[in-house]
Amino acid sequence: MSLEHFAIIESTLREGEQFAGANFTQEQKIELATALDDFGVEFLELSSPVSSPQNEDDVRAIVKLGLRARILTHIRCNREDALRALDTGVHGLDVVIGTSAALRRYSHGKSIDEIIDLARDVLSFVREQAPHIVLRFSTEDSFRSSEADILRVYLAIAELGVVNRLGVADTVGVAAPNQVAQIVSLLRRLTHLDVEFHGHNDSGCAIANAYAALEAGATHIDTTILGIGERNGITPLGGLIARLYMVNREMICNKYHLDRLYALDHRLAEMVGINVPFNNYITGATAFTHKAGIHTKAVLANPETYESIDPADFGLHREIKIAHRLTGWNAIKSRAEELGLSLTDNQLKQITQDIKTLADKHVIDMTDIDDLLHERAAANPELS
Ligand code: HCA
Ligand code: CU
Repeated sequence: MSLEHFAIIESTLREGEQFAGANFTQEQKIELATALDDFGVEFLELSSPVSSPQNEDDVRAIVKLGLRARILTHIRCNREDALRALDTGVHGLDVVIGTSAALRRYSHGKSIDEIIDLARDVLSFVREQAPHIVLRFSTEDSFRSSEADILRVYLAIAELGVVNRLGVADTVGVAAPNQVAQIVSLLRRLTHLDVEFHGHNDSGCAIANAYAALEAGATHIDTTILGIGERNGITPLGGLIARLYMVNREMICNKYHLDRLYALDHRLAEMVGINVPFNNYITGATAFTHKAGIHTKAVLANPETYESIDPADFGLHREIKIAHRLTGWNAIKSRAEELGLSLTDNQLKQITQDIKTLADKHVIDMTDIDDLLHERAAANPELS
């Protein structure tokens, strides 16, 4: 398990740019690149310089920032794209070519043998041009490609001895964790190269697949902020962090500046015109909200009872909701204490029943609770 030695390839500025709502300006890209660097991601992947003149300028501008994160750009498997990318001064190239029957037929029209010849040519060419650059080779739509075909491709490329890393891409989100683990461990065993996983979320497995990849020995995981990307996107940065926090809290707290996650998610949402979903990992509106009486009683006594993530590790706070029919008297008691009101346990139990009856009739809020508590305390002069 390489769970402690993995690196994040943050692709908000490449895969994320393929999200329907994304139209980043250069200022926004610089803001995101800087914020992701502050968070601590190891790599930033940027759209190919050939995709538009503005994108070329953006790559150059981000390289010039001199961030701690290494800058990669994502290119098709041809010499011209590679030369244009190298000219920008990036630290690494992520080269990709489709290997599934559908992509071979409808996209580039090449056979597996032709793919191998082309990739050998392009990758060796890049290595001659830039002996020290980080070079990755990936097959697009790896999980709908024939396993025999992609193994032939990967082994031929590994044998060349010019790439640092092989990439596996679940381009249309069809893979399940065991399939990801199988191909990743096979590649690690057969090539000893670093292995990267890029997983789309069409069937909701993107985080589990990324985690399975790491467990199987993957060294690099692709993420985007909030998971944005083509269709419904890829492994979200915050979701991967939440998953890894469960396994090794200390490692994840030391490796990244977790208190920056909330701002990253919310700023990105604003830039691409969406809301952070209520159920988002860590930064969603209700991620640390406790409601049922049974839960709130235990959380008030010790938050670990119903929390696997401590919001404080992310600079966030838990919320205890008490204005509803599922409320419990321990939570009401705690609210009375916060307000400095003295009420007996019996009175608090009665107030709780009254609140439940009220909440059965209409939606209530904290003012209703506070009013009731003040009212009963005032009628109780010897205690208040
Ligand atoms: C795409 C390409 C890609 C590339 C992934 C990679 C994918 O279809 O837009 O280079 O590892 O999902 O296959 O994002
Ligand atoms: Cu993708």
